[in-house]
Parts: sequence; C-alpha cells; structure tokens
Amino acid sequence: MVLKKLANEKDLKLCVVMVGLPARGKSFISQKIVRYLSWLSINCKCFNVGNYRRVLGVDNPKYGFFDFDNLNSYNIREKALKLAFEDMLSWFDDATDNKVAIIDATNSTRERRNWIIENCNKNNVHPMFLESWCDDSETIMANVKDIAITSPDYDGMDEKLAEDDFMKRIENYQNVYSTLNTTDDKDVTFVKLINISHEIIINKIQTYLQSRIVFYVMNIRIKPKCIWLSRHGESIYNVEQKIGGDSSLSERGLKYASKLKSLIKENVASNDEQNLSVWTSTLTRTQETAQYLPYKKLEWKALDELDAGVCDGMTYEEIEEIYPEDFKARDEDKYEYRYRGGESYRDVVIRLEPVIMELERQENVLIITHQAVLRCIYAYFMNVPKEESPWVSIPLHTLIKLEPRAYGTKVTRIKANIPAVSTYKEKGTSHVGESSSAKGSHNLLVNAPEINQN
Ligand SMILES: *[C@@H]1O[C@H](CO)[C@@H](O)[C@H](O)[C@H]1NC(C)=O
Ligand SMILES: *[C@@H]1O[C@H](CO)[C@@H](O)[C@H](O)[C@H]1NC(C)=O
Ligand SMILES: *[C@@H]1O[C@H](CO)[C@@H](O)[C@H](O)[C@H]1NC(C)=O
Ligand SMILES: CC(=O)N[C@H]1CO[C@H](CO)[C@@H](O)[C@@H]1O
Repeated sequence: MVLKKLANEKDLKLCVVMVGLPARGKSFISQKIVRYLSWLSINCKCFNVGNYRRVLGVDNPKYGFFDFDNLNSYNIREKALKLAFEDMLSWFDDATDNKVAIIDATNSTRERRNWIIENCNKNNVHPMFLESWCDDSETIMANVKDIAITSPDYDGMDEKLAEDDFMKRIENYQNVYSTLNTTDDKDVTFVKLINISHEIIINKIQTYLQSRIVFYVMNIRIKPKCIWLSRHGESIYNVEQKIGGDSSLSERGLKYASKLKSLIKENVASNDEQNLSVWTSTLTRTQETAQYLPYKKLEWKALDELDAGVCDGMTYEEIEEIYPEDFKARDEDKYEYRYRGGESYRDVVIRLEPVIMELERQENVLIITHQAVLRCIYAYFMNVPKEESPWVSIPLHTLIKLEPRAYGTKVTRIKANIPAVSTYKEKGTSHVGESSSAKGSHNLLVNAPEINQN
C-alpha cells in the first residue's frame, strides 16, 4: 500500500531541485508535482526563487540583469536562492509531515548545484535534481510566448519586446549552463527529461518517494488535451434515493444517454473527436450511459463507485437510523471515513492513481463514472483540498469539460437540460437536494503564473 510504504521511509525530507534553461517548462512541471503529491496527501511545497528576487526589489529586470559577469545582480540572485533555501528548511521544521520541497530556479552551473548539495546534506535533506533539457524550438517558443504574456517580470510591457528580452535572457543563461551527465554527476541523484518525455535519464534514484516522482514525470505530456467527465444518467436507485447497487438507468437517464452523443459532437474539436476514447466503470449504469457513443471504449474496475459496504443499497435516512454513529462520523470527516466493509474517499484516491497516470499520457478521454469517483478525479485536476473534495457538486446530466493548461485547468459545465433528481447530500442532514452552498462552482481555475528565473 502506497501510504504505508511511504510512512516507513524514515527521514525522507526530499528537496527536488529544478534544473534547465528558462522556458523549458520547469514551473509547469513543479506545479504538477505539487498537485499530484498533495492529491496523494503527501505535503509538498514549491519555493520559487524568482519570487524571492522580486521580494528583494527586482521586479522588472531586463536581460542584462541575468548577465553572469554582472557581479551586483549575481549577488542579488544568490541572496534570493539563500532566502528560498532558508524558507524551505523552516517549512520542513514546521511539521514532520512536510515531506517534499521543490526549489524552482535556473540552477545552471555545477558550482550552484554543489552549493545546494552541500547545504542539503548539512540539514539532513535529500536533494534530487530534475532537469528539463529541451531543444525542440516549437515547445520553447510556445513557452516564451506564454511567459512574455503572463510573467510579472514583464507587466505592462509590449509582448514583442518582452519576447525579445526574454530570448536574450535565455542566451545569458546558455553561456554558463552545464547540463547534468552521468559521468561528472555520477554520484548525484537526478532525472533528466529530454524533449519532455522523448528520452529520460535517471541516475542514483534511491528511495520509494523519489521513484514515484520519477514515474509521474515520465508520464507527463504537454500536448493540449481535453478530459470530459460525466456521471452515468439518472439510475433507478438514484430515483429511489438509494446508494450503491448496480441498477439500470431510469427513463430520464436513458434520455441523457442518447443525448450524450450530440452533446459531445457539439463541443469537441473535430480532429479531437476521431481519437476520443470512452472510459466507464464495470457497473451497468455507466455502460448503459455509454451505449450510443461511437468511440473506442474501455472498462475500468478502478472507476467503480465508492464501496458503501454494509450500507450499499440503503437510503441516507436508513443509514442515519440504523448506523447513527457512522452517519455522524462520515459527515464529520467525509474524506477519511470508511464505510463498514467498504471504502473511504482516501481509498478511492489510491485506487484511482493508475487512472490518473494513464490520463496524463492520453489526449482526449471521456470518463463516465460515479459521483464519488468523479469528485476525486476533479480534485486532482482542479487542485481541490482533500477536506473539500467529498463535497464538490457533480450533478447528474451535466457534462464537464476540463482543459489543462500551463498555469491551471479551464473547466466548462455543459447542462443537458434533461431533468434528474439531485443526489447531493449536505452535511448534517439525511435529505438529498442541492442548495446554493454546494461547493464546486469554480469556473476557471488559473493558478497565478510563477516565473522562476532569478
Ligand atoms: C528534440 O526535438 C526536436 C524537435 O522534434 C528535435 O529536432 C531534436 O533532435 C530532439 N532532441 C533530442 C535530443 O532528441
Ligand atoms: C559531462 O559534463 C562535463 C562538464 O560539463 C563535460 O566536460 C563532460 O564532457 C560531460 N560528459 C559527457 C559524457 O557528456
Ligand atoms: C489519432 O491517433 C492516431 C494513432 O494513435 C494518430 O496516428 C493520429 O494522428 C491521431 N489523430 C489526431 C487527429 O490526433
Ligand atoms: C548559474 C546559475 O544560474 N545559478 C543560479 C542557480 O540558482 C540560484 C537560485 O535560483 C541562483 O541564485 C543562481 O544564480
């Protein structure tokens, strides 16, 4: 079991140090790792050295600032790294659960890396370098354009001028950059991504946690993609307000199933449509929902609904009456509560991990599954804290479109306009029905862009 194994790994404060020239997707990769580990309940925090440089008062530097012969600016950048490093150490001291820190910076020289290794060793932190090496000009230019628009460094500057300046900044780094290699860095723990996932070199990976991170980054793709989420159509159990089971769709649920095809067609880009694949659970109601879709289909046991154990087939009212303590305990900590003989949300997250890994590799996927499972998948893409994730609103007969972008995920909710019961249960009641306080009205989540060059 993942978490048990991690807990046994004593003394595992891990510092992931990003390496690579500007515009190689380092911040993008860092943020994904933070999101992934947080989703697995592993405390992780990113320390962006560029932000510390801005705190030191340098917030709109021109490329000359990044000239390595400019001693004055070099000192400022050195100071920014030290501040980030100190903050990281005190964050590790804050709680024993704080396990993984990411230093997001452009540590392009061996000398810099040695400083980090030395200081990690002094403080009982394992350093692991994660280099993004890329000479694919298309990827680089896409990143440069993105940075010129979104970086606080170029606030208010003409886009073209910002791009030019940024290209010159990259040149300054290029002059001193030395990439990691398995001869000179043979004793260093590192992962080197070449053209993102085209080729991957790993060296001296020692712990389980390190290898999880390596496995994750190996699966990252940067091509634009679309993930579609839908619950099954309204089921007979939904109408009877029962949870679990394996019932068929209601008449209205079947209507949704036949409308789903046109709902997708209207909203999918035509060249994405050819390659759309549909993933369902093994339960009847998701397969009936997918029955009219003319796409490749895949069944996953891991997408089956959260197992309600002895409560399977009951209504919430019956559960409150027969198992009052369980009913209360679940409301109090819905993420951790495990049904007798069944599962918790945490259990579902763990069994979904291979699904997430495969989603990272795929381009266009429609997932038709169940309320609790969709909440967990949604939480991963939208960075919803785990305490909130079991309360996210995922109504029936609504198609959700997720578009992961460099700095966040765009979400669109498309209603089918076919009535259905609400299966949303608020805290402290056994009645179902959605009120305005239901969580999940995030429409567009965009993380503040963070630019890492200091
Ligand atoms: C990276 O990708 C570019 C563009 O596809 C290609 O020209 C280059 O040779 C690749 N580099 C390596 C080391 O594979
Ligand atoms: C490794 O890096 C060093 C220093 O940059 C360089 O001198 C050496 O040739 C490199 N080795 C390989 C195998 O690329
Ligand atoms: C669809 O997938 C096939 C094989 O996986 C690939 O050759 C083709 O280019 C893809 N089409 C589009 C539009 O992405
Ligand atoms: C040579 C180089 O780029 N070194 C940098 C490594 O990272 C720290 C923190 O970002 C900078 O201060 C160094 O200048």
